[in-house]
Amino acid sequence: MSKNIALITGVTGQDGSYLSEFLLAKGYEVHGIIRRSSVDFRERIAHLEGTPNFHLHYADMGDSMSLVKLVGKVQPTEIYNLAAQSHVQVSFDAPEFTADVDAVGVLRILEAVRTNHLEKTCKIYQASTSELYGKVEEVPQNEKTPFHPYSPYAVAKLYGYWIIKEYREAYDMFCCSGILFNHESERRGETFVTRKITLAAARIAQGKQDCLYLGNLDSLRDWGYAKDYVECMWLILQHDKPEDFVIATGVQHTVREFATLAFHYAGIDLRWEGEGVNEKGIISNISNPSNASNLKVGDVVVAVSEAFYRPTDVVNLWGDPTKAKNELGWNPQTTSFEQLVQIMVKHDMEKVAADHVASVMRTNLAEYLEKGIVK
Ligand code: NAP
Ligand code: G4F
Repeated sequence: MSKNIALITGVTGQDGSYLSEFLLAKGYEVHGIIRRSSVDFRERIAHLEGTPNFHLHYADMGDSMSLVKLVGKVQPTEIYNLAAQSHVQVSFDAPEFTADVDAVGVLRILEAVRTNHLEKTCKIYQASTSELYGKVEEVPQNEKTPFHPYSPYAVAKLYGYWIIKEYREAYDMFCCSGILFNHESERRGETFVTRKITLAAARIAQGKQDCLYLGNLDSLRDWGYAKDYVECMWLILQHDKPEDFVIATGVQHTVREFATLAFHYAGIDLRWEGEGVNEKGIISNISNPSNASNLKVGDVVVAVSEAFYRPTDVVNLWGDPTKAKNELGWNPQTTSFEQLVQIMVKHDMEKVAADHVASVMRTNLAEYLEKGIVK
């Protein structure tokens, strides 16, 4: 039997780390692309380094030659193209970079496969996105819903979606898009709204932060758990024909609901007052007081800042995962919304407590060194 060899772009990201674990457990040889950076951002995959079937290589989505050489060297049977400038708000500040990586980068991967004559043996998964629906034209959204991208990020990803479809039809390649709705986890980047909330709730509960500033609290998202979603990426490539799939839970919530639940799991109940930029999240009950915090009922712990409003915002994402359920046998309800928020808050409560202990130890060590108590 021929060996399964996966090449993952974006291996250091949230999804790349879970997908690596998933494929290694299935016996794959896994190769990941990393890029040089002046500080080490490999913490999500640090626990995998040294695993015999796990290999990392330097390349960049903006560098065609590096991709062509790497694909030739690795000879992958499956490529998971997860690399992207993935932050929607940042795409308004860096639109050209976003287009280069998120749009032309997809083309570079496809051409690297063709240049190495692997188009009949290598399947390609493209990390497409619910942001394609943008200024939504219907709810819930499925594979037939029209696209209306509403940010430089979404416009770049739309090119990726269409070039995948074009190469599938023009060259008979097995390449597919997973149209994934928002998926989160304890490994989520800290500036996406869910992680920003769970970290802040943990810090506020432990007296390390006073207030959390957010943008549009009314925005609706269909949030799932990233660990469940990487299984779907794999299932899409194991399907008997190359097709695109919507991956979502089929349930939507507002940013305000996410924040209310996250603070609740951190031991703080909120009530909301005011509207728009004047809205506030106010403590109505404290169920788990921490010795380190001086919190009291009536304190404002969430406020709105216009700095987090976007020039155009996508406000009503709600996915219909029926096709993935029926054709891939995937269960969209493996982890509920409540479980997801609980997992993230539990993790961040522990992280904030551990960071505090580490900082006290560093301060003590500095003092002991200065006094000559330790050498
Ligand atoms: P993420 O945590 O932001 O990870 C992005 C990855 O892309 C990182 O490994 C990053 O490397 C890498 N990358 C960025 N620019 C690169 C370049 N020029 N060359 C090589 N690598 C580069 O994103 P994620 O949440 O795991 O999402 C994975 C993919 O799914 C992305 O394409 C995203 O757009 C898409 N997506 C995500 C969601 C979601 O809700 N999470 C939903 C739909 C679609 P560094 O670590 O070096 O920065
Ligand atoms: O968490 P977000 O930044 O995620 P967004 O924009 O939905 O993008 C994520 O999901 C996409 C799939 O739909 C991926 F393609 C993309 O790569 C990324 O992973 O924002 C979610 C919502 C937005 O409407 C935003 O306006 O939350 C709103 N929001 C409100 N306050 C905030 C904030 N978003 C962020 N990041 N920070 C805030 O303070």
